[in-house]
Amino acid sequence: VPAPCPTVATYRLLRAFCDELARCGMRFACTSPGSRNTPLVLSLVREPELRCFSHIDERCAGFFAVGAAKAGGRPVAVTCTSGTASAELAPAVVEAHWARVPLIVLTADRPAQLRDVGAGQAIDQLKLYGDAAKWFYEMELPPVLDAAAMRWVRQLACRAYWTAVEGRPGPVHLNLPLREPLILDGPLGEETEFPGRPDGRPWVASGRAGARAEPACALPARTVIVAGRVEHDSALEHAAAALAESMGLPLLADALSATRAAPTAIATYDLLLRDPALAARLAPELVLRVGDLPTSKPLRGWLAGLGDVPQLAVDPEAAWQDPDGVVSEILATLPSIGAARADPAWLAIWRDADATAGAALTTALADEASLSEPLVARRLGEWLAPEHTLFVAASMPIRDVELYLPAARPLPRVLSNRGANGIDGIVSSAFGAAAASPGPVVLLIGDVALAHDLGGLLAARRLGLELTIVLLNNDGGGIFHFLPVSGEGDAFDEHVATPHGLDFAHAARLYGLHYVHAQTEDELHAGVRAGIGSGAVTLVEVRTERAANLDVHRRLADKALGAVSRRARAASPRA
Ligand SMILES: Cc1ncc(C[n+]2csc(CCOP(=O)(O)OP(=O)(O)O)c2C)c(N)n1
Ligand SMILES: [Mg+2]
Repeated sequence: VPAPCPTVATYRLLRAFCDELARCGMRFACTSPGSRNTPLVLSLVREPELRCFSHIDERCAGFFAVGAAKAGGRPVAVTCTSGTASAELAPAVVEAHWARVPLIVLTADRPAQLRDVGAGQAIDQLKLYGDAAKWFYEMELPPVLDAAAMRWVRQLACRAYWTAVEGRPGPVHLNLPLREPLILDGPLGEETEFPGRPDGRPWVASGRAGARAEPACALPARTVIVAGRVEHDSALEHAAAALAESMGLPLLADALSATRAAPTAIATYDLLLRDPALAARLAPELVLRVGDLPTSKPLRGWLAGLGDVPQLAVDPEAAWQDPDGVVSEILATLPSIGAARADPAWLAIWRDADATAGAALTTALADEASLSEPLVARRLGEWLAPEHTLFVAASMPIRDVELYLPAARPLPRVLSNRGANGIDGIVSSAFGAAAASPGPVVLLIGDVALAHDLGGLLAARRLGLELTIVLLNNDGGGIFHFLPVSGEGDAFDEHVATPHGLDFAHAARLYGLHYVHAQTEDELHAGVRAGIGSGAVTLVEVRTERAANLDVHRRLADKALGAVSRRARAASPRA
């Protein structure tokens, strides 16, 4: 009996596997170096429909894939070699799980016989990512090539793709034990015996849609719409904005929601709901939630405290964004509307308070002597156009963007890693977004987050992508000054705020970035303008001070809420 040639079978099967990924719609893949995953890397690279990006650090590869999948709206494959390399993908898999980003993680492994016997670079990779992987499959390739093996591998590729993208999207993990020899000793040639489906169709097509019917419910006159991050369904965001406009409903629009640009969007909810008396007057008869719950703590607290008010969540991805357990119904689509209009007196309180707070913030921001962190967020919202993407880091940047990004005007697309709110991998994700975005990407990031993914800056030299990074450098975690831990004595500074004294101009030199230190609004504007369209990576640094930043935020909120309550008193003097 002639010995089968498992390497040829391996390559033919992986060739068909990548072909199916591309047929399903995949366009991007990320590779990282190693020997065991060579068959995977070569198969991905040789698939003509895939653009492959090489990364030295698997953590960067994973987060780059997260950004590319987020911005491109399709699953992205990422592959690595065996051992700790596969563990390095864990942070990105965790982020992708919680943010519902479709990834196909392909970890090379040693065959089972070489595990736990002292063979090198072999760890237990089975279900390595636990529940963070939507689906785990030990993808042991059949050693012989036949029709059954080909059907199996084509179907498996489709299943991985659709599983990643349908329902609640997320990462799927396929672990591939691969045997030596890992490379062919001659050209593979074209496969003709076991072709895929005609007309470039995938082996298994999918047309699964939300099966649940649209509920027929008339919305009451005091219905508030809370619109958060959606990312995968712009039609839903459009419909929510249209519903708000046609009924005249208050639309509390998170900066991560495309509805923020809608004419009836309310941007200052985070501020207004800090005032308990005002929050009580703004209370609705029904809440319609669309997408993720926004970050705002006052908003979350207000929603949690609405008692018996029905709260409907349009949640086509089964995301269960309800930490307080107050959602009463989960819907797959927006409810239909009657001809009802919003209660005009109640709507006026919302609109008036938002307009007053917004105008007061605009004045107060301009009155600040130095270039403040909130002003940077506001100006980026004003300067960037709808074809631009603003990638926002966790910590204060996302909070400042939520409150200070303007509303009801053309805005950039805003993306952020909100699955696990990590400050890790953000530079890499922004590069991934840059690779998959049709227009320029600007990253707004704090210094600790930048320091955490400094290695992500390698992409500047290696991948030829454009990115404009606006760094808010307050020498540590400025957010902690807003939290109760800031009172924790001497240890606070060293162990919580973690000042580092880094001079990021050196990082710019090391990684080959253009560097601008912006001390004024004009310098910031010039730096951002120079970065966008340059084809290169630009670092625009704004230096601030953590304690002063806390004061700025307090001053702005006091001025805006003061203006709102003065106006309310003027409108009804006896109140
Ligand atoms: C991976 C990870 N480690 C730690 C944290 C906890 N954390 C939240 S915010 C923050 C500080 C971020 O500092 P910086 O990026 O400078 O932003 P700033 O708070 O100054 O706005 C830290 C360490 C986290 N969210 N993610
Ligand atoms: Mg900081």
